[in-house]
Amino acid sequence: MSTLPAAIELTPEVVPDDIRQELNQPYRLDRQVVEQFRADGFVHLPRFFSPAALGFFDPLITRITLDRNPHKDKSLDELDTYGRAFIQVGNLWELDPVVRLLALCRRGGQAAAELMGCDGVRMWHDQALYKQAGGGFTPWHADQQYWPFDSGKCVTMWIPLQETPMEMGPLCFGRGSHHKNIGRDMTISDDSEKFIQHEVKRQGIDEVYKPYALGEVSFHYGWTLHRAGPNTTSQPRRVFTIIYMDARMKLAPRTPVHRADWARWTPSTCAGRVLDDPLNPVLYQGSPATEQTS
Ligand SMILES: O=C(O)CCC(=O)C(=O)O
Repeated sequence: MSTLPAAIELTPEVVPDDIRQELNQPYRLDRQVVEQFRADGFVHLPRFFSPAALGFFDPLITRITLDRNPHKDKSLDELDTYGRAFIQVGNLWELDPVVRLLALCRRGGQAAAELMGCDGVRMWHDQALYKQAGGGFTPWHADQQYWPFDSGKCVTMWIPLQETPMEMGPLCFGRGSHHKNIGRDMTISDDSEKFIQHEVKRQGIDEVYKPYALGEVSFHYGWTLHRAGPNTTSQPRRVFTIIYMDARMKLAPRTPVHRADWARWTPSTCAGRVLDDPLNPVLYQGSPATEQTS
């Protein structure tokens, strides 16, 4: 087995020492939690980040997200379902050296690797997903239909920057739905909401929908079905996400949507090769772990 390149080293100056240490420290994952994650396709992890760390990064992420809001000049009424669901801004780690410390942090990479059972993980991309005050629901979907990957070893860490009660639209997961083939070719839309909702009910899939405490994050597989309710509060629901993939993931583009993501997130990678573009640094490398079987 070939060895992976060394995981990226970060040498930040402006971040307080205690926050820098927190970002580097491993998060303890019990065997039972890892097994539950692999069975359910998602997991909530309490106290993953401290309120101090979130409070430090929140204003930076918020400024970048609002500055780059692609729909700045439009009201919610003028947008379609996707546009009303969230303001979406990608790869903040490329834009800001401080946000980069959170996006590339070892703690996130270690948890992603242990949950998936990989000996290393790379960055696929990060994104801010801000559900505006009064913003709409996020339709049911599976993320991986957008991604040109040769395996299911990819996960998103969803990091709310504030406590997220039900009224703000936390994520709702279909338990075990990563093992089912439902709506896997559907982009996020009214159609995906209708079709997947129908199948979730018809197949009796458990919908797990609960609030997030401050500091709590969730991880979900690329094929796990999920949605979010609307934000009925007067505050934006501020969320940062980091998407990790197995460090040995190979590029397998099959659709036009895959080709668009190939061009954006891993431009120098050739089909059939490991995604090792400079945009896909190794974020964590540990000792080989038990491989995930599905
Ligand atoms: O934040 C949301 O409303 C949706 C998030 C999502 O679909 C994801 O992070 O995969």
